[in-house]
Amino acid sequence: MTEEKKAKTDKPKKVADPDMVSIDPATQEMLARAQELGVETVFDRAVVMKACNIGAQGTCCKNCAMGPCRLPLPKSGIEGEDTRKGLCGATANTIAARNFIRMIAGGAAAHSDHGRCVAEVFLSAARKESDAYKIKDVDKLLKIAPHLGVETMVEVDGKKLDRDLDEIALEVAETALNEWGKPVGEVLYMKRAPEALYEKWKKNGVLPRNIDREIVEIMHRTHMGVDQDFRNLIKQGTRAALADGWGGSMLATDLQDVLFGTPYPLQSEANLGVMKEDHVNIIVHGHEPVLSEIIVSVAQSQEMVDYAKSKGAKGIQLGGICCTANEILQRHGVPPVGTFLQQELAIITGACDAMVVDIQCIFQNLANVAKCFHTKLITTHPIAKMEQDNVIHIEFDEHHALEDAQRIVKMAIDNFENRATEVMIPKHKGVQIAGFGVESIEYHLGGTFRGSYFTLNDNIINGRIRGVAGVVGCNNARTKHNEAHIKIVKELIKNDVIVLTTGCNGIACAMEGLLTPETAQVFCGPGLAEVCETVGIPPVLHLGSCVDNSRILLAATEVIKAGGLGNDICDLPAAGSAPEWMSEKAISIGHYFVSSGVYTVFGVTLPTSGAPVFHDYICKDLEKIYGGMWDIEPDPVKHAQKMIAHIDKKRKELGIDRARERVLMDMADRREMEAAYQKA
Ligand code: BF8
Repeated sequence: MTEEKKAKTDKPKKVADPDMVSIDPATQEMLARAQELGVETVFDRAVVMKACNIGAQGTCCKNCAMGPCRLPLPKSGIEGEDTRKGLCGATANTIAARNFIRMIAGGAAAHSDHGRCVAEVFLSAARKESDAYKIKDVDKLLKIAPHLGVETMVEVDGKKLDRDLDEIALEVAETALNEWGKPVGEVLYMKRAPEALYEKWKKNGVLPRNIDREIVEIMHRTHMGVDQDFRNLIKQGTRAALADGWGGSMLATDLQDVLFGTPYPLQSEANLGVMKEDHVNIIVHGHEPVLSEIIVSVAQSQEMVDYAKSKGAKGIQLGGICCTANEILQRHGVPPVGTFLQQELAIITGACDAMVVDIQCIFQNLANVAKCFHTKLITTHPIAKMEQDNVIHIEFDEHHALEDAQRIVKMAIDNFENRATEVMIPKHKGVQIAGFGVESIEYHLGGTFRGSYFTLNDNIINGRIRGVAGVVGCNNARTKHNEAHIKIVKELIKNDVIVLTTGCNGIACAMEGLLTPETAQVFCGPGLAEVCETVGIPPVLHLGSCVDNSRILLAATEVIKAGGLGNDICDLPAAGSAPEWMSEKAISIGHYFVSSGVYTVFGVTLPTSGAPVFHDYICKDLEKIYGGMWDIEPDPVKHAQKMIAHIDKKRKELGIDRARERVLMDMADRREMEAAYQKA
């Protein structure tokens, strides 16, 4: 080896600075621990590998073998005619639009396939083919049935009688499954939207026909040499995204609620500190709750707890990562161990006896990390396996769900005695109240006797609540872990904007302690603080996983129904945000919010910056069609302020801007708040 080469090889490997890559002390501690043990994580890889600039701009086309054709935007921008072209002549706009809607297809496919899987399990439960699954929430079943055209009453001898529940469940299951591939008609749930919005979609020809078809059509249109008009391409993106939000995702949420129970507020904790050194730690990670639901009940059974004790553990501690975490948090209070970026760190504690993964957001590097520890890494889904040989595959099947779950839990317990490396679990964890949904918001902010969102609307109209924000989505290793999530949410609630959260934003807020009613007095403006105190809710309401963004769509619809705030979602003083997005699912979610009338701001970057005409089309022109539009703002405070400015614009259009002037904070109020803020 030459001296020069040797010097290069001897150079210490570049690693991430823990304090620079996360605001969370548990993550910082564990990252330092990983580096001490020589275990590489996503944070280190992000330091070594730069993102491709042309891909990030959305202008790399690899849809045929004449390319990849790369069309970077010159640093100085383009004056005059944009003459950039791929070999076939595709413009930067066509390429960026094709790439963008392929991301929608990927995201919609992921959510919708999740929904389909739940629908299949639901059908199996309705047919009574499995002991593990039963209809848990009959009220919800009866509530969704009419939206699927399923009768809940029957006429016998001229009298209306309640229809047999088993019959209803079966018809709901069959009708729901049909939504993925029916040959004619449109996705039935589209009619759940406010009428004005439904009519707008109809007029613009974007009502999805069935869930799968719109995704397939994106793949066809973006094949080499098909659709070459960015406006027509994004129109198909709209159809597929709507089929996700108001179709696949909404069905996933509803059917999960019927099968596993509709969430209601409950207390839990969050962050790596929920793991226990003297317990068997089982972490479930991914998105589909069909297996994790059974794992929860098996792990809590006396038989398994006794078995764990027989192996020297004090009990079994379950924890979650990503949206599987959110699903079992919402319904059972099982604490999330962390967000997307903390998955490797959970294993590096040395106390994770089994990590059970299903689908989506799972790092392949988990297998490499698990190799350094005793952790059993178990894949469970036929469509999501790993190539590394230390990974165990236990394929889940609803017909033997109980046996699968028992095998997994037992495997984790048996592995407890194999812990070798010194265990290091950071102490940090936050307390949280989670488990909100359309129904519980109605209960807390509407009052049972009204059965509507009256109180919420009233408080928006009188200005105590300035507006509503949906802040959702991932972590991204290209930006400081959780920093934007927390800064944006704090800026919003400080300005009396109530926040609805899902996904990794929900977990980040929980870790930071923002999901408790007590938070209101410390971080909120006076109007929102007063409402939270009166009704006993946190200023940030955790609505669940990413498919549960459908709950936000339905909550917005309920607000419209309650009256006084316009007749379409785009009339509402509301905005959406994904501060640290990274997945294709986020693009699909963003686009169904935009197409449902919501001003939606993304952090980090948008893969459209290399095609300014297309970028402007989705960030400006779409507002004229759907009332909602995209925006990008990486700076967290500016990001939140843009959302607040939009909320204020909508208040003005509704004529309720004057009401708010009465509760505007003066400087003394602000100083008092800042002092409390510093103290906390
Ligand atoms: O579906 S927020 S990192 S976990 S993609 Fe993944 Fe993003 Fe987290 Fe849930 Ni959603």
